[in-house]
Amino acid sequence: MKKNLFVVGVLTLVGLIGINAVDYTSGPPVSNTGAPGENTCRSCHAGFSLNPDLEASAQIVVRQNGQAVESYVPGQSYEVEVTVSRTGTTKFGFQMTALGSGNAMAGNWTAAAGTSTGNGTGSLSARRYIHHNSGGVSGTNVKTWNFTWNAPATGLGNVVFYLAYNCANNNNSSSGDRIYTSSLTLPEAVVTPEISINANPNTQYCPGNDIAVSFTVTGGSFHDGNVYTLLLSDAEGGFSSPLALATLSGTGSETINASLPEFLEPGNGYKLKITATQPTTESEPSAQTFSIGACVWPGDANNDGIVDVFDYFFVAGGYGLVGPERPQTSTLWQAAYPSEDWPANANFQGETINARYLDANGDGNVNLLDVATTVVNRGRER
Ligand code: HEC
Ligand SMILES: [Ca+2]
Ligand SMILES: [Ca+2]
Ligand SMILES: [Ca+2]
Repeated sequence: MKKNLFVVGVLTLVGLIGINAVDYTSGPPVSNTGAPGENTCRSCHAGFSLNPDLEASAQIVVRQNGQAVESYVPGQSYEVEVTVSRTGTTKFGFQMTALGSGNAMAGNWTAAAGTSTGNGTGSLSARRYIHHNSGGVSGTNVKTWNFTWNAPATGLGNVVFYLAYNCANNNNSSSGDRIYTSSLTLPEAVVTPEISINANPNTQYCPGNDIAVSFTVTGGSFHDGNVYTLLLSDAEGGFSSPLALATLSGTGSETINASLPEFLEPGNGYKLKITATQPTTESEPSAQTFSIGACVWPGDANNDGIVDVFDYFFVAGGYGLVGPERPQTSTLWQAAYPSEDWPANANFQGETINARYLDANGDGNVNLLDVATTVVNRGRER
């Protein structure tokens, strides 16, 4: 008799071990989060409809260094806390996955106490799951699981955390349990690149001059369709009503070419700014100021816009005057060349003009070359 009882005991043990092999308490089967293409725990825990009442609640909080976040940065890791509650419940379970755009698996999980990970199979083999394990089911009225989500290396836009959870009746069977679903959408952080304007080789310009502004983009790049705009300050460097000089499509560091309008008032406090559209960004004003001021058109000695015989007389009359050299020395009638005021004036037939305009080639002397330029450029108009 005693021997027979022992045999029965062994058989029972074997039976228990057999159940243990499919002990779902130690972790539910994968792909039951209710995410697109998946079932929920109800495929087995079917005693109630899905989300049968409003008695249960779930909260998914994503944190980084203890601070709750409202977006994720690709490649970074986050602490996830899932809290589920239902008054009167003493046994809980959950499973979660995270899907980004196109329902692509977003990153992966690192399990912690009370949780385990699992991989999808078949058509869902890319999916990664985190769920309770046998050490993570008991709780009174409320249950919290903490684990790590490692965001995907490349952003996937909005990531949805799909959660299915079980508020079980603790009868060690799939009967009598209530299954609920919940989700959290975590947008991808908008990383805004920064624009800094590089030092400009020229510090003096004339109205009408061309200007090439190069700038550097750091901290990422702009999105497709981005448009840069070059803004010019007022003469004191203020941007309360800036002037848009030019636009350029691009996503990284570039050079914008523009020409400075003729109507600009003279000043030496001009600054630049660059704005971008994707995402909306504005650079700091350029560190360097530049001047827009009086400029010489080579040969137009009286600065009336045309080179004619009067200019010849002005230069002849001011022959021998000296003054500051120009930054650019040229006699080409292709631009006005910025120049400083000269100490001397020139006069002809009652008209007075600063002698800088007489120095056609910009070498700081009024001499034969300048006379010649009034002849070479005769007839030129601007
Ligand atoms: C393939 C069927 C199946 C699926 C799917 C399934 N379970 Fe279970 N689950 C069981 C069975 C069978 C039991 C009871 C035996 C056991 O504990 O292993 C059980 C037991 C449990 C228990 C303990 C129940 C109690 O009343 O003591 C919890 C909690 C649980 N499962 C959670 C889940 C969660 C959460 C999901 C969904 C993510 C899930 N299960 C999906 C089959 C399943
Ligand atoms: Ca049950
Ligand atoms: Ca003239
Ligand atoms: Ca000269």
